[in-house]
Amino acid sequence: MYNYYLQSNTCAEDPDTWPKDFPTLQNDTFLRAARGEETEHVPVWCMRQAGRYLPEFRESRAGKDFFDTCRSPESCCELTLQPLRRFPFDAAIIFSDILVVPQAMGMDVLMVAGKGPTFPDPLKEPEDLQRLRTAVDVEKELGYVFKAITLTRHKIEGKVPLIGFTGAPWTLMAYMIEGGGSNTYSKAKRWLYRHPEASHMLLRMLTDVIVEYLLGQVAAGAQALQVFDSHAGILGPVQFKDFSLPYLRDIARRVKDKLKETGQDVPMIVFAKDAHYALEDLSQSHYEVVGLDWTIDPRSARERTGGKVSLQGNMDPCALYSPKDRISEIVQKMVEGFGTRGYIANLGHGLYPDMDPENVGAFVEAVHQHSKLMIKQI
Ligand code: 1CP
Repeated sequence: MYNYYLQSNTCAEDPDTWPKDFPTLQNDTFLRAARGEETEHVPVWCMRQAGRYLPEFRESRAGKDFFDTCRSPESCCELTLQPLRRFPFDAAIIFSDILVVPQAMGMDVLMVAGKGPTFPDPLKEPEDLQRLRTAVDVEKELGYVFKAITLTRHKIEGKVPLIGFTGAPWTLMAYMIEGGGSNTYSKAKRWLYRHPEASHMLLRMLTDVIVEYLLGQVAAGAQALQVFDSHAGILGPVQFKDFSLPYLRDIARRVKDKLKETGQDVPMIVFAKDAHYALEDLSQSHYEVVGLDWTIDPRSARERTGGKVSLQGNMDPCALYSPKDRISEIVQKMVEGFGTRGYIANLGHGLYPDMDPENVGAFVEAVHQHSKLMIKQI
């Protein structure tokens, strides 16, 4: 029925005419688990499931600029679907990057081979904030992500829900000041100590864009949203409470308030990597799901969040280097630790490029197998 959208080139030429009557969702396990409802098995997906560990991903990306790929709805759609063709994941995440938001605010970001994302002209001093666009036309600057989401929602044919995402304000601020990845993030942290006012101003600007961006993703067809605060751990409890948590809360509250007006209910996931100190706070921040890295013990995470939220995570990605039977044992312990209700299995961070796709398959299968048995025994 949807072959027209899947195959016709006219679709690529005039994406604004794509309709939003999406195919019916067949597997809503992930959405039910996010809301803490009963499921037949524990749903599973992997951060960076669309990535370089897949030979077909490397082939599709070969010779193409990373951000050009992000700007092509057809390429994003294809890359998002690739892992679903191999593994019975219970959710897809749209292929894009968190750094499209600083680009939308007027900053240049390049993907340099062997180095990663690079800002040729990062923010150095508070005066540099004047270089940023204040009122960002999100539709104009990030409409290509919305188009990718709409196209992918059609092409996914209702098999599983599609997750949209954004970077959190602090994590994006860290890249915008640091100019790329860093071990210490000392340039960005210097701002927090030396320029707290300007830091809050930047975080507020980012929050405003992120709220519009997430709402645009839902309007385009995203069925869940994840906020990645990948560099939360570099902050520590005091600075996290001051410079990250209020903005994470503000994002969830504003997105949810707006969606309520139109009767929409889209689960939101917050993943603040290495912020184990903030688990209690995060479980009371208007997100349905808290994502965990592998440094947190599943049982203690349950105790500390007291049933207020669903949990997502958290196998050490490096456990995928184990033989398959060992992966199965590790998964079993993890699922037993979290329990099968209100739980979405995932890794504690993204897949690495040197991982064996077969072991990813073993991970997914183990989650389904063990959890089905456990649920039957309840
Ligand atoms: O050419 C390539 O393929 C480069 C590798 C790559 C990929 C596959 C980058 C560069 N980004 C992506 C896609 C991507 N990025 C997704 C796709 C969907 C999926 O998960 O399958 C997502 C969700 C992201 C989000 C992202 N980008 C985060 C948050 C998640 C995390 O890993 O903590 C971060 C921090 C980034 C920045 C970024 N983009 C790429 C790299 C190598 C990095 C990290 C740079 C660094 O901090 O050193």
